[in-house]
Amino acid sequence: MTSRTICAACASGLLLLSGACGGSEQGSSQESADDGAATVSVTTATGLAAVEPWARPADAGKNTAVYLQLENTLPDGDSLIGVRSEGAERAALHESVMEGATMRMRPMIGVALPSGGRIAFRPMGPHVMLLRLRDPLVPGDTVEVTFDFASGRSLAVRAGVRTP
Ligand SMILES: [Cu+2]
Repeated sequence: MTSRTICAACASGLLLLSGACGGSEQGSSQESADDGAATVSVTTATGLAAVEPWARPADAGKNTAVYLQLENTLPDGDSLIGVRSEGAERAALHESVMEGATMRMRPMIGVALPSGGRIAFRPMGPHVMLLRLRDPLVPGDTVEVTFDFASGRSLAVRAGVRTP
């Protein structure tokens, strides 16, 4: 595998990402500190739903991560094949893996989303990586990401920016 090489693309962000991708939050059930835009659930006519999308604050030019749950309510399975965002130079699907005692990220290429299934993007786990933000993201802002699926469907999601 060339994952190590590919991951070097965002190696410059690794120190930052130990915060951006890590974090101490386990699970996402606590929403008591809701500051508005973070807890939205959007179900579209395509049968794809985005639950509780949110993004970590970051400065312009830096990397950050977006978290949410993607659900497929259709009878047919699908596969997530890509993500894009106007808010960053590049967007990517990453997973977090432990290498010894070090948390590293590597790209995910294609994630199955079966009928009735969900993909949970979360701190310490799979996440949407936004590389080199065009503008700073501060709490209260939103950033849009669009997910592309093998079926040709896509899902645009607006994530609220908040601290974990
Ligand atoms: Cu990442």
